[in-house]
Order: sequence, then structure tokens, then C-alpha cells
Amino acid sequence: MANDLLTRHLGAVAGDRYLTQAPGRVNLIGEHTDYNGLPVFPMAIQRRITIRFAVRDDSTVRLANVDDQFPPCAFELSGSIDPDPAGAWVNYVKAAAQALCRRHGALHGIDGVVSSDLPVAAGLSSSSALTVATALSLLHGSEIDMEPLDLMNLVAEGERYVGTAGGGMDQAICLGGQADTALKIDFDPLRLTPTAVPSDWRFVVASSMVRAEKSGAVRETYNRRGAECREALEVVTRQLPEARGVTSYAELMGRMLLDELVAGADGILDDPLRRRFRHVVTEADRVEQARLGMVAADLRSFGGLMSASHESLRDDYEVSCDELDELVDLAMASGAVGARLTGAGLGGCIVALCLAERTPTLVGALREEFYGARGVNDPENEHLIVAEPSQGASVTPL
Ligand code: NG1
Repeated sequence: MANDLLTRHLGAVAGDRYLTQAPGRVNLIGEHTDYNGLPVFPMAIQRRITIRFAVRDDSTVRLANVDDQFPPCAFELSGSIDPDPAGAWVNYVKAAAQALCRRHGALHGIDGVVSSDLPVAAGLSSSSALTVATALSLLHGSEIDMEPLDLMNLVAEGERYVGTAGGGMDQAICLGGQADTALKIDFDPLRLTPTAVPSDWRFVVASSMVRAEKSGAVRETYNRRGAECREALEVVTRQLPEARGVTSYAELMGRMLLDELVAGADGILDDPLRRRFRHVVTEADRVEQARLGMVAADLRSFGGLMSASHESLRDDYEVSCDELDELVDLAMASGAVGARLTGAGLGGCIVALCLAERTPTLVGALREEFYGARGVNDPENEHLIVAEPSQGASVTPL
């Protein structure tokens, strides 16, 4: 199918063909922290988006998609590209294109065919994978090299074109992922700390089958949470004597012990800001503890932190839903040592940690009790994935 479309779509274009691949990711811990300038701990996974493309002499981008729910698109490269209506897949392509044109001026267009085995709107970052894949293809087409950290920042900033005030986690892990490795990512300035995933740990990703579509209500909640966090920080730094003059969450956490910070903020903030603030600072603390737990191959400690993260996201940040909670409970009752929603929440996936030898039991229980109960008999393709820590995005000749 991809090959037929490739022949049809690229048939008229002369020159060499290339393949760009960009992985999805699962965030192990550190949720709703990145846009607050606080760390995250994701890994790139084996599922990915690919673009097979040829370079054009002019500045037109023409892309077709193997999946016909995504119609073909064509537009001209420039530093000011009109978006399609919210939710259109081409907006992620345009986001990358506009950001690169603003930085580098005129670029060569491409003709390409997009395919993917990444579930869409599942919290596995298919959108950023598409943005990154486009960016790498266009850079390759114009023979431009960028420093990886610079590109991660540029693409993260660029993806705000779609209307979501996102942080920089997804673009950084998509570009920086390494096989067998998770990355702790810090922001302002961007820093990546690779951490080997113990070989007998397995992260099982299970979709709630509730679409976490960031073009709709989820985007509104996502952006509102960001505004709530900024407001909470502003109140705390104005009213808490020890926090005077602080301008960021990272600085605040560097200055005060976690317990003092939470207790101090509790006395100042009203709900829901009090709970939003508590989630953000306790979650950031869990990220560093989790990294140390992984370095020490302490499965129980890592799992406990994942479960604490889920409770905080459910109760304080209010971004879980019944299906995600059910999946977490089922995973914990079936051999997982920790489980949590992953990604923005309000649908999408959970990630559960177990020992390799427990994977068949865990996967079997989720298959039967969650998916089987909903009439889905073959969830492994789309909904139930044993994640493999994988290499980041790249371009190779076809
Ligand atoms: P997903 O799960 O892909 O919607 C979003 C943001 C991340 C991060 C998480 C929550 C984008 C592109 N992605 O991820 O930056 O904030 O939510 O931790 O906005």
C-alpha cells in the first residue's frame, strides 16, 4: 500500500528518495511538569511515523498519507503559513515547516508519503513524531545541519502553532531517544540525562480507547492547567516570604525543601490551585527519585513512584478518567509493581511496570478483562504494547 502510493505520489518527482522515521514515546514519570520548566523521564518506543520523500526544486510541500482518514495536503513553504482548521493533521507538518522557514529562510519543498504504526491521540505523541519527521525531512532536503538541542527547542516552540501551549518533552525524546535507554529531560536550559533501562524491566502501555484529541476539549483543559500553574506560582512567590523574588518552579524547588514548600503553599492557595501546585512540585521530586531508582535497578521504588504519580494526577491534577483508573487497578492486580496514566491524560494510555517474567500474565489480564469485556479481541496491534526503549528520529537514503 505504502509502495503503491509512493509510486503514484512520487512518480513525477526526479531524484533520490529518503526515509525519515520518528518514534512515539511513553513518558515513564513527570507528567504536566515540562511546561512548568520541571523535569520529565520518557523513553522513545518502537512504534513510529515514517515519511518516504523526494526533494523538490521549488518550495511546495505535498504529502499523502497511507491512512485515508488523513487527506493529502499541499502548501507553500514560508515563514507565515495559514493553518488548516483545528485538528487537521497537516497542521503538525505546517508547524515544523513554518518554524524552520523562520529560522533558515527559503527551503526546498518535498513530495512524500506518510505512514505510521503509532496509535493516534493515545498519549504516545504521534503528533510530535509527525512534527519532528517533517522537520528532519525538510532540513535534509535543504542540506541544513542543526545542533540536536537547538532543533529540539525549535520544534517544541514551533509546534505551539497548533494552539497547544505544550512543553518540550515530546520533541526532545523523539529526537534524542536511545536504544535500551530512558532520558531524564530538564528544561531551561534543555539537558538530557540518559539512563539505562534494566534489562528485566518491562513497560506495558495500554490504551483506554478514549481518544485524547488535543484539538478539542483536552486542549482546553491542558491550556487551563498551564494557566492555573502559572497563577499558583505567582501567588506563592508573592505571598510566601521564603519564595520572594523567585521567577520559576525550578528556582523555587532549588530554594525550599519539598515538605516546607507544600506546607507553605497549602496555607496560601485556595483550591484548585493548591492541588495543582502540589501535583507539580511533588511530581518533579518523584522524577529525580525515579531516575535514581532506575540507576539502582530498584523496581519496587520505581513502581511505587509511578503509582503515587497516578494518584496525584487523578486527585490533584484531575486529568484521569474512569477507564484509565480501571486500567491502573487491573494492572496492579495482575503483576504490575506500578502503573499510571501517561501523557496529557483525559483518555489515552496507561504505562505499567513489571518484571519481564510477569509480562504474559499482565498482558493476558488486560487483554481479557479490559479489552475482551469491550469486545476488542486483538488489542495487541493498536491498544496494548510492550514498549521497547528505542532510538530517536533519523533520515536515511531509500
Ligand atoms: P501528549 O500526551 O502527547 O498530549 C502533552 C504535551 C507534553 C506534556 C504532556 C503532559 C504536547 C505536544 N505534548 O503530551 O509536552 O506536557 O502532555 O505531561 O503538547
